[in-house]
Order: sequence, then structure tokens, then C-alpha cells
Amino acid sequence: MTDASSTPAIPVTVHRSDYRAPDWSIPDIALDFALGIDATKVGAVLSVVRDIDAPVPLLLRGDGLTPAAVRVDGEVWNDWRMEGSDLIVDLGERVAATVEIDTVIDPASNTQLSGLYASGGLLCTQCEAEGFRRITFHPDRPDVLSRYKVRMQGDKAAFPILLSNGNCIDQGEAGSDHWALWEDPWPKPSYLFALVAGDLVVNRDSFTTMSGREVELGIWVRDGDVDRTGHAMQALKDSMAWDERVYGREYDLDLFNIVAVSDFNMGAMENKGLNIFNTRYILADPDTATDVDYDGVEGVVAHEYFHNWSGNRVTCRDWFQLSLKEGFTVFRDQSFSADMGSPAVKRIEDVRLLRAAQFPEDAGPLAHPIRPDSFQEISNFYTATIYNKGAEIIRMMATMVGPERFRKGTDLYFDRHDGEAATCEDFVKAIEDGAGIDLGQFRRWYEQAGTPRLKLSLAEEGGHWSLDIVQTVPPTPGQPEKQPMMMPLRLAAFATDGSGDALADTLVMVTGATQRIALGTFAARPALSVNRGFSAPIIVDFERGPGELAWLAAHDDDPFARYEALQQLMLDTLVAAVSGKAGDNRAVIDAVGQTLEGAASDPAFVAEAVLLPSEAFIGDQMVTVDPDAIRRERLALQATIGAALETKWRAVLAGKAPPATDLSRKAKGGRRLRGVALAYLAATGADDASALAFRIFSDADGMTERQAALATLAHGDSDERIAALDIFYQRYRDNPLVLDKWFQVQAWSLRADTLDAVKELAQHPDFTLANPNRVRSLYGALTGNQAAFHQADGEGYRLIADLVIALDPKNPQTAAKMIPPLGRWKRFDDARAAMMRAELERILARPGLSRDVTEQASKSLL
Ligand code: 0A1
Ligand code: ZN
Repeated sequence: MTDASSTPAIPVTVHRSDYRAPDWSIPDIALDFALGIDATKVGAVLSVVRDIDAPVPLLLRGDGLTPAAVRVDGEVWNDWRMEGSDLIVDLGERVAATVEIDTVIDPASNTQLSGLYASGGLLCTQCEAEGFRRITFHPDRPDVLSRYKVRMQGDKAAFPILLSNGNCIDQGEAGSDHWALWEDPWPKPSYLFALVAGDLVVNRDSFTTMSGREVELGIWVRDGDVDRTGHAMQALKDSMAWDERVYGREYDLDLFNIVAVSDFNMGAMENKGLNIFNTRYILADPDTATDVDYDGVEGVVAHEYFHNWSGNRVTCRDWFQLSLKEGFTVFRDQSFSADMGSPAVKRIEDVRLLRAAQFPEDAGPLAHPIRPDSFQEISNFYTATIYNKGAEIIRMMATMVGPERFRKGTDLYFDRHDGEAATCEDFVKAIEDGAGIDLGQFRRWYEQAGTPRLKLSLAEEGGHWSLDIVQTVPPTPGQPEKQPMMMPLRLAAFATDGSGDALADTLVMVTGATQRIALGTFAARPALSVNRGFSAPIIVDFERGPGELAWLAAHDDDPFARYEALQQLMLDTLVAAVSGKAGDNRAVIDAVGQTLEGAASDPAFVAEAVLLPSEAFIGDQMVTVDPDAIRRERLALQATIGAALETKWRAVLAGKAPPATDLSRKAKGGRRLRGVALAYLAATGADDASALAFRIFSDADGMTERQAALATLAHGDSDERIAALDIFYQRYRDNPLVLDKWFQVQAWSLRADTLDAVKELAQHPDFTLANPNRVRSLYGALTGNQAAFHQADGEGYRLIADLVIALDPKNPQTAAKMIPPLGRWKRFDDARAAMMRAELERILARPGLSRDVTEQASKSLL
């Protein structure tokens, strides 16, 4: 069954400038749920208070709802009408009233996974951004905050566990039913409402807050999964302690519950006191989860927990302010993960993600500022720009003022706006006032889309060297002209021959379109280390020879800058090769070899540094992306480096893998480096490579080694490949999260027939469009596989368009997320561009398309 008909494609554009404070506030809400999988009755009692002088009707949003009954102050009320799917209640001259509305919803047919839905016998909710209106009529805007009391009643056997926000204040039995009454003392917007009912088991623990309060913690999962919740629980306790220590923020309820569900559109959701998670970010044990999965659990648990202050206690005034909570919270979870592990490696991972997901967004038709000016469907704005670029903007503020002053700013922000629905401007003002800095020009980061570029060159006069900067911000849709941004640029300069003064780590403020920075006196051109730690989220154009890059890769005292130098060297080599200007690979080979010398002391860093840039990132450097040449040249360089340093790769692999249960930084780094070494060795085509990969696969005591070996085998064409895929499938066919990996490694394969394999896998009995994780594991992996997705006959584009068309009626949010890869057509040759556009047009020609897909596909054509 499908229910997308409840969200018709009316492309209404909402503008930030149209914001008006609500006419009515709702201090209290009581909800009464009579639970059933196919029919849940919802009784809502809203205490409404008029906030403006003149009479005005009460506008309550609905999505797919019909009011079964409306009462006002206890009386049956007929003064209401439907306007589209919304309910307008005329309350005459009243300044306050109790409005009661009954509705009936069908969770089992809610395939959109927004509102109240069924996931494997469980009932759960997802209300951000506009899902609450699919449960009951309500203003459903984040600036209407209410205290919630929730009564839920249902069959004891079907729903033994009944959870909602806040504290359980009463419960009882009623025949074969039971009921629970929950109360959340903290006023909250409707998007933070949550309810879960079903058969769950709990991992219980507790945390004592800095003021000595005992908080009961519960992680609720299906029977059989509880043994895989230990890492999430530890991450939760670490997050609670970290937020107290670093931001002075204490948890504010006696209970904190997390529920894991298998069908979920996103990673997780920060509902007050009742976080709901995709199982993928809760369940982990060494046999089924990789080190990357473990880090994902830790990061997402922290992210949702941190929202309790940055999001819940201080929420957003309207959805244009989404980055207020998301950018800040991502910055907080990034800082937490850096503190828990390796700051340098974490920074490398975050920058890699920004470049892979956000830079292309900023360079394409869907580019938008971190505070957008308009949207049609807010679900389309949960983007890498709002989240990851948003985090970079917060990070720049922290960099400019330093940790103590930044803390003064955030304290002031929480003090000023606790209990409020705030704006991005409120945040900037609090940092400005609390930290004592003028952020006038800096505010442009909230207004202007596009990744700024700094073109750098060195100039010399009488032994004095300086750096010349030319800043440009590219035009983006709706923003043809741009002003220069203000940004902190960390740099250092080294005399590579040991003569002259080195310029130690310095923070300079870039503000102009052109600017000159004095570097000091050097006998010869210094090696410049620039945008150290990626202090600004920009693209730097700076021509440097292989010698200088190799020197920096070996000598720079900033690990991130060492990583950057080696990556740039690899990138320059690859871009030259793709453009038919293949040169000498000696500098790259030597630099990789030299970097590998540090493997024993910091294997995690070394593994990141020696990894070749992705095919997509190589493509991003070119005027017209040539996916086939990129695939060919990248594989060739991998084989060259693999062969030239074969003994080193073999030495890495000859050592014993750290035990899978060892999750120390060193052990994780060791496993990561082994994975990279295996890939280099396999790329050489060495006779024993497949056998070695198969042995690692078979002997592995955990998923990190097992998956790395399987992925390597999946690229090749050996009997071992077929055997390993089969063994893996048979062993894990009943574990959905691991089965996702089985689909994913095949869709990631660098084989020439990957697209055919994907088509076949889509027909596999274990493939389903009903589960977003499964959809992403196959089709999401395909769009990340540049040469496969962009196969010259356009078959990849057809496959994705077919998927969007099939998925949209069921789950428009997930369908719309598959469109941006088709929107990158301007970056490809005319033949590919025409085929990509044709698929976007084919999607748009479908009748009854959701608002989500309509907005993404139509904007992608511009
Ligand atoms: N606020 C959540 C993200 C989220 C947004 C929308 C959702 O609806 C499907 C779910 C989750 C976060 O940042 O973690
Ligand atoms: Zn978030």
C-alpha cells in the first residue's frame, strides 16, 4: 500500500522573508493514543491562547488526515472547514480555548516513514520536519512550543513496551490492554514529539550528572540485539560527560531513552528524552560492525545527545534556521569524536566528507546558503550544506576567537535563548557579544552559497617574501554577484634549505577580494603551508611543484597539512595523466614510501594519507569529467605505487592483525592500513593477491578485516571473489545491517560489469524498496561509483530514474535524495549531459509526483 497521495505535488515556494510569528500559542497539549497497527485513534486536546489582538481563526496543518470530531471547550463544534489538507477552526472572539480533535491514522500503510508508522510490528514516530501533521492537526511549526502529556493504550501482547517523551508518571491495565501516561515538563515544538510501542528489550545503565542527579539510561532494541548495544551506551555516557566538561551543559530529565528501528529515513532523531535511531547507528559488535561503523555509532549517539541543548532547549524559529541546530551540533559531535580519538584523522575524515558531499552541492544547481532563502519541501534541505558546511562556519568562529572566548559566546547563547525558538542571527550575535568580535562581514557565510576560491601566488622583493591572495566566490543559482568573505587562514612558511626564518603557525584574517600578506625573509622561495587544519572551507588554487609538495608531505609540522600536500601531489599527477600529460611518478612513489615510514607510530594517519583521491574528487578538478579516463589512470597509478612499494605493502600485511575486540586508536589504525595495503597489492595484479585476500577474509576475527578483504576481492575477477561473496551471504543473510554491506561492496566494485550486477541485485529476494538502508546500500553505492553510474550508454542514469519513479509513491523523501547525482550534468560531456537531462525530464513527466521529487528534479534541470 502507498500513501503518497496525501502529499500532492503543489510546488508552493516558502520564503524566509515571509516569516510571521504565530497567531496562537499552545502552552499545553494532551494526546491520547488507542494503538493499532492498521488503525490508531488519536485524541488531541490543545489549550490555545490567542497572541494577537484581533480575532483570527486557528490554522492547524494536516497531511492525509480527516477530523472525526471537533470540540471546543467541551462542546461539539461546527465552525471549522478544510482548506486543502489543513483544518481552519473559527473560534470567534475567544482569546483562549480548549480545542479537541479526533483523528484515525493507519500506521501500517505509512510507507513514507514520516508521522506514526509501523516497522516490523513496532509502532514508532518521526516528526521532523513536518511529520506531526500526519498524526494530528496542529500548527506544526517549530516556534509553537508546548508541554505534552501523552496517554497511550494498546494490546499488552502486541505492545508490551510503551514509551514517549519525558517521564512515565502513571500506568495500568485494562483487560487485555495496558496503558501508560507520559509527561514531558519541558516545552517543545511538535517536531520533537515521539512515541514508540512494541516488543523491545532494554540495556539499562545510569549516569550521574555534574550536579549529582542520577539519570536512568535505556537503549531499547529487538530481542537478540541487546548484546550489540554496549558501544552505543558507552558513547552516550561519554557524550553526557563531554557536554558538561566542554560546554557546561547538563542533562535535564531523569530518564534518557534511545530506541533502534530498522526502517528509518535518516540516521537518527533527537526527540526529547526519546531518541529514535536507525539500527545502523546503535548496533555494533566486532563480528558484524567495522571500525568505521563503530565510529559512526559513537558520532551519531553524540550528535543526537548534544541536540538536547543545541536543538531542543534552544530550538529553531523556522526551518530556514535549520543550520542553527544542525551546523552547531555537527561541530559539537566532530569536536567530541576528535577528543575521543585522533584529532588529525578526524579532521581528515570530516574534510574528505565535505569535499565529497558538500563541494559538489555548492557547485551545482541545488546550491543554497547554509540559511536558505526559500524552499518548496523542507525535507530536501537536510543537506551537506546545512549540516557540514554549517559546522565549518561555526568552526571558523571558534578558530577566530579561540576556545575560551568561544565558550563565553556559547554560554551567552544558551543563557539568552534557553526555552526559545531562535535564529542563526541570534547565534552570531551571542558569539559577537560573548566572545567580543565583530562578525559583520562574516555574516555573508549565512547569505552566500558557493565555495570561495583563493588564488595564491608568492612574490619576492629584496629577499622579503609575501603571499598574494585573490578571492572569488562563484555565482550560484539566484546569486550571480558575490561579495568577498571573511575567513581565518592558518599558515606557516618553511625555508626548505634551512636558511632564513621560518614563519611559525599564524592566523591571518582574509577579508578582501585581493590581499597581500608578508611572510618574512627567505634566501629562496619558502614552502608555504596554507589553510592548515582546513581553517576555512574553501578551495585553494596554488601552483606548487612536486618537489615542494613532497617536502611538505614529509616535513610540515601540521599533520593535516602533510596529508594535504601528499593528496595534492597525487591529485596533480592524476589530473595530468587524465589530460594525457602523464609524467614521472617518482615524486609520488617516494612521498608515499616516505610517509609509510611513520606507519608504526600512527598507522591511522598514514592510512589516510597514502589513500589515492577518489574518482569523484579527481573529476571535480576537471572542466569536463571523463569518468573512464579517471578510472583507468587511477587504477594505473594504484598499480604503479603498489608495485614500486610492494615489499612495504607486504610487510604491513605480514604482521598480525590487531584483535577485532581491540578498539584502541592504534588497533583501528593498524586495521585501516592493512586494508589500504591489501588494495595496493591487489592493484598490482600479483599472482597471490586473490589468495591472500581470501585468506585474510577467512581468517578475519572481525568485520573490519573481513569487509576490507571482501571489497578488494569484489573488484577483481577470481574464483575467490565468488566464493567469498557466497560465504559472506550465507553467514549473514539474517542480519540486515551486514546484508547491506553485501549489496554495497558489489555496487562499489570497480569491475566493468558492475551496472549489470546492480540490476541483478535489484531483483534479489533480499532486496526491497521498503527499507531505506537497503536502497542506499545498492543504489546509493552505485551513484558513488563514478565510472559505473556514468557508464557511456546512460544505463546508470536510467536505473536511477527508474528507481526514483518506483520509490516516489512509497517514500518520497528517500526517492528525492537519489536525484542530485543526475543534476551534475553540466560537469559532463554533451552526450552524457543530454542523457542525464532526459532522465530528469522523464521523472518530471510522471503524474502525481511528490513535492520532494518535483522540487529536486526541476531545480536540477536549471
Ligand atoms: N534532526 C535529525 C535529522 C533528521 C531529520 C529528518 C528526519 O526525518 C526523516 C529524521 C532525522 C538529526 O540531525 O540527527
Ligand atoms: Zn542533527
